[in-house]
Amino acid sequence: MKKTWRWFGKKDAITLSMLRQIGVEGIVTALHAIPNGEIWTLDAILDLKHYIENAGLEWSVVESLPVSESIKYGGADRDRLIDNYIVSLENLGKAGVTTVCYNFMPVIDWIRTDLRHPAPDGSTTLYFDKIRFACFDCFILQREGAEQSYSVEEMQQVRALNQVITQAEKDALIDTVIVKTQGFINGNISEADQQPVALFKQLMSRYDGIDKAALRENMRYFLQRIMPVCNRYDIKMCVHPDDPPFPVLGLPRIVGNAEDIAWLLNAVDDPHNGLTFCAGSLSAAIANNVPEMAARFASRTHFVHLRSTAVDSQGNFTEADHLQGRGHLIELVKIFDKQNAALPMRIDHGRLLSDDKDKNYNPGYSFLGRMYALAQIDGVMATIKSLSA
Ligand code: DNO
Repeated sequence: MKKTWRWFGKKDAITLSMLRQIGVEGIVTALHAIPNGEIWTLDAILDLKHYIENAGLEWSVVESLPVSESIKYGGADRDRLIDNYIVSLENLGKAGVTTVCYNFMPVIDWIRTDLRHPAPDGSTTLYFDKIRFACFDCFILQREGAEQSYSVEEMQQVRALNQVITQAEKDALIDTVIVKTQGFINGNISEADQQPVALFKQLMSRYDGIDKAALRENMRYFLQRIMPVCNRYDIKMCVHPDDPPFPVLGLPRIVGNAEDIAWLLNAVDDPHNGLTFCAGSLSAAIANNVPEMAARFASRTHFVHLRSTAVDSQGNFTEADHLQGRGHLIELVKIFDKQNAALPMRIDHGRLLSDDKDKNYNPGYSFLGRMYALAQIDGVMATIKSLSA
């Protein structure tokens, strides 16, 4: 597989020359400054592409070209927004940047409740605590009917937590769940928003009456409309799985397991409609057998996110070491390398190691933590290659 790295553009404290020194071959990035729904012009794309190439690298994957909420819930302006999306794809095609990652998660992208969870070795990692998240849902968002999403035992724990949680902890939880993890990926909420909870609730209300079936139909509609431009320019669309891979906050999620993935690949049965195989997201559901899914969907996988999780009996999960946990990354490297030795992969979500903690990196996107994991996976790839020679 080709070793790529998620880089956040010219302002990223991790520079392209640092990346060349650690064996990175390709860059994964986006035009982060362009607001969601607006057109990516050919000039802006070429400017960034040339910047990357001048550093001796290539722009391998777009992550992400974001899909506007209205396209997902089927709003009145969805056709205009899909038209914009098509123009952006056309411009990417003209520039020769032809692997595009996106997601179809309503309102909220990836979710964690703690961005600095202590690991036994003194480093920190990302964490999802089911009870804390339920507390956010029931007592901070105060979503109507939220209690029905949790078991009686879970609700007892949620109420107990709500008795002791401080205002400062609640503020930190809001910041983690809907601001810090979302803002830097062109999410709906940014650090500058004064009333993130109110804004978030307003966005959620747009999905009233949108169930799993309706969301699927909206995704099919979107894919059908963009396939002609993808065919013209050989653009490989690759949807990112839901993280975590199950419905949250009463919102449907439709890319969480093998049945979902089979549905979306068949709904528009074209090789340009493909998958980002995010081992970390998929491994967070106990029912998902990650290597089995990798083998099944390898031929439609255009991009791979290598990370792993450890899930406890309550459903809480943390990022595991990249050679451990439910992601089974060694197996995955074997499967994907065999399928296509040039398939782009990137290390996802490193721990905060050593002075990473002082650097204010985007959550999950540390330098030392990701570099360490890349070295681990590089070793795995070299070993597999030599054993199969
Ligand atoms: C989180 C990322 C996701 C991913 C998007 C793709 O760390 O993996 O935000 O980039 O879901 O659209």
